[in-house]
Amino acid sequence: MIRFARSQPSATDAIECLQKAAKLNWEDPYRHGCMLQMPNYGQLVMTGDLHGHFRNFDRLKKYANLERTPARHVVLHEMVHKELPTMQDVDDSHLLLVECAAYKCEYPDQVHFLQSNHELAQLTGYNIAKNGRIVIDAYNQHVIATYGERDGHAVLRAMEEFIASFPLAIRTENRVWLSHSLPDMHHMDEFDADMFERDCGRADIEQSRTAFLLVWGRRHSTEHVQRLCEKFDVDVIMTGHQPQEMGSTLVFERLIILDSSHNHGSFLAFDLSRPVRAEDLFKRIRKFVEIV
Ligand SMILES: [Mn+2]
Repeated sequence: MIRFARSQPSATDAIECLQKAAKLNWEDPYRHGCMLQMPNYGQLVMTGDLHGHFRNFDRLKKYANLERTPARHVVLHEMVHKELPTMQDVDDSHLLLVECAAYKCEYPDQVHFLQSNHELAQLTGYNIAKNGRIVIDAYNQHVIATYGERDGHAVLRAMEEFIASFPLAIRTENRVWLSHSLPDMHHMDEFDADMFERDCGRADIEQSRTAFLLVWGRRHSTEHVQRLCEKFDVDVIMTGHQPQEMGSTLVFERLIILDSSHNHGSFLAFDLSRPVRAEDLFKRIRKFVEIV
């Protein structure tokens, strides 16, 4: 017997919501090329990987209070692929992905996404193994178990449409760069930073070596992060991707890494209107568990 973490939308509702959110992402008022450029007012709430953590998403929504805070933005990434400690566990993170799409539909100018390696893998069929399982297989199987063979495939196609619409990065007017990760220092010859400015469609994202390197990178250094800051014309970079047992870290002087996928899951709300420094931003990090 499959137990669902949440109320489960019908296939028709899920597809409609995912397709509408995809359209809103492509038409995001802040989109320039395949990234977003945020304005010099309001506030932004950056999160780390969610990996199907429904409770942290609920607390995020509560904290963000978008209905009453129209100049506040929320950034989401790596919502899919839940940690599955035992072979009996199922990956119901597809329900979270649909809830995040619904959040975009509700607050189209305030909710934004970043491309991530796990979501890109759903789009391209790239195999990621975790605890001896292929995560895209576990995910797809549960979508099909939820909706049946025919509708399940239609929901998966709509999820791909939604994922393809995610921008690769976000840059704020006060010189902060947000992306799921950063390219490895050993692969910079294959990394095309000009891509961010260009318009790119689904096929460009699926085939892009630059997008792949951006969302998968794990090997960085102080000098490398400094060079990326110069390339992106920013002072601080925020990412997720690398698991953080305590929810966050500040490394290489300018790189803040957030993780939102467990009980120490953290987020960072900051002002878009004034200059920021990494060490000050780092002090502003909060844990979802504080939000009651
Ligand atoms: Mn990742």
